Amino acid sequence: LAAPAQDEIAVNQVGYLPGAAKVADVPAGRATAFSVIDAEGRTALRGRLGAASTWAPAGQAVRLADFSALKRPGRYRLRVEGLPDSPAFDIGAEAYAALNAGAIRAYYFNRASTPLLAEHAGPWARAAGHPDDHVIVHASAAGPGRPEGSVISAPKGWYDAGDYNKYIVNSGITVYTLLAAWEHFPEVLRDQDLRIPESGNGLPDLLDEALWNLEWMLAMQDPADGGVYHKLTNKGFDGVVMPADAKGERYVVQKTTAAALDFAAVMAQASRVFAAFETERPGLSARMLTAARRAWSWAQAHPREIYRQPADIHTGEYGDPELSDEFAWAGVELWVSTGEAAFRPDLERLPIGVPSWGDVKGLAWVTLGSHRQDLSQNDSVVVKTRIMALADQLTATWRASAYRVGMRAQDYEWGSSSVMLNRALMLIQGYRLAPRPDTLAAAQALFDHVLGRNPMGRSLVTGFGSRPPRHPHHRPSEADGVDEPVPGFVVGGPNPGQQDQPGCPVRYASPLPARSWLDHFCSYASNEVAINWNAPLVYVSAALQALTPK
Ligand code: G3I
Ligand code: 9MR
Ligand code: CA
Repeated sequence: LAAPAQDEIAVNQVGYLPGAAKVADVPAGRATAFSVIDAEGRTALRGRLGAASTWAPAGQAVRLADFSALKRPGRYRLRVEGLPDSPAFDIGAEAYAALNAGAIRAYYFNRASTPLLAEHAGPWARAAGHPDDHVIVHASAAGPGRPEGSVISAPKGWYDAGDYNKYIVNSGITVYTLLAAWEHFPEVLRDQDLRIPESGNGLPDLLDEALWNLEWMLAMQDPADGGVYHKLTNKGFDGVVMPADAKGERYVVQKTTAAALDFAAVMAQASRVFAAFETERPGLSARMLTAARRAWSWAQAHPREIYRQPADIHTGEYGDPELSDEFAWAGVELWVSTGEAAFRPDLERLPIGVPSWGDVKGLAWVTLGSHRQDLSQNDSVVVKTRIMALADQLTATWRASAYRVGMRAQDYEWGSSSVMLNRALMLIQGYRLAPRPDTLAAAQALFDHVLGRNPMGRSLVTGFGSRPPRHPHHRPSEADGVDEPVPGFVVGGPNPGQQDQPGCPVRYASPLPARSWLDHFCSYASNEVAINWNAPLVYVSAALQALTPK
């Protein structure tokens, strides 16, 4: 397929930590050398470009410029004869601190049931939307204590994405990933000031933000039987209006096995995290563990309640017929939090993979990898072997790629930015067990790909990098009358499925997998935001900040 030649040098537009692997992609031409120019126009480094090679997912011939040797903090551009200079980027010891804080603040901007005040939200201040204190039990969710049409209260939580609904399955992996960042890298997150309403209350801000959603999740459990509603939703998607102007009736829909297990996993994990904050939140940890056990028991009694979208409901499905991974993940979290062997899944037969909302087995290995000291010798070996096998495979894909980024054509799907970031997250698990430079470089490359080292030359995070997305499929950003979109959100990213194309007034620039991206509000298949996509951005930015050698 014909592709427009990339005419720009692509770099991570947010920048690099001094000790990081630093690579730029240069459109292949006759030039064989590059230089890095500092803010005063002086040459800080010269180097040779790699051999020209074609990268199939973007149909493009590139040469790599490796400038890892440059470690001195400053602002730079890459220069190659015959091409425009690259976008400017920083090298600095806190290169990802603002991005990490911004990515967490994005959750604050998506809070339901509360006004965003100017002192916290700046120009994106807005009135409260979706109180969710009058939520109707849908026919699909009716049960003994709660017949069809009865009313419950389930306020707070985050809007899932560019829409205003709240889905338990997607909340599961999201909160897990945020709390894992806390569990693994508290030194980066402990003293962060996110300028949210709870800042300064004695809890780390990341945990305050996570609690906003956890409190909603707790309200999604039916107290009668421990089952968990799949989602809290309108019947159809809201129009392009601000939250306060979206007034459709809200429903809780069908209790599902996936919702119960994702809920159980996260509550078990959260009970570990909040055990350290008994003074600030008395009783919370115990309450979460009880909720987790009850949801687990419900799932044992209802092992195949797959989500079936009712005829009168038209919002997101998060339907997933494969539940072995959800059982394994919830089992691992409960096992690690309680020490009770009855929860332990059969690790020898549990595969590993890159996590996504519908495939959570990788999360079980993430937790096991950071609790190896509590495992038997045999289990500990299994955990290390499994994680290293995946990390080595992801590293091999990176090494083999002409673009030096570990993404194959088939990895570009709806939410590809989260595929990049979750691949990086799994590489980081490998690095935590065996700190090999290539493993970290492969993670860095995927992170760079999200932040501008891509064939579009665009950062995929609103408000970060010199050329960020301007028109995300995010109702508040579209409806608020503020030019700049709400900052800190990673957009879905290139997706050759282009499922939104029939409704779009403009066409994607290219059908090629790594270029199938459209910075237009219409493009929910490539340019929406979502809570599960932002969570690995939070994790990976914290991880690189913590783990990159000085
Ligand atoms: O995984 C398969 C892959 O194996 C296959 O090759 C490829 C070919 O099309 O499809 C892949 O599945 C895609 C899947 O996303 C990947 O995660 C499906 O086609 C695609 O339809 C599916 O899209 C989901 C989308 O909802 C539509 O259901 C996204 O995962 C999911 O993130 C997205 O979630 C929506 C919520 O429903 C509503 N709120 C917004 C949110 C974000 O867009
Ligand atoms: O806005 C919706 C987005 O959150 C979903 O991911 C997407 C796919 O389910 O659907 C979007 O809503 C669109 C609807 O499906 C079709 N009509 C146009 C809506 C976008 O404004
Ligand atoms: Ca699954």
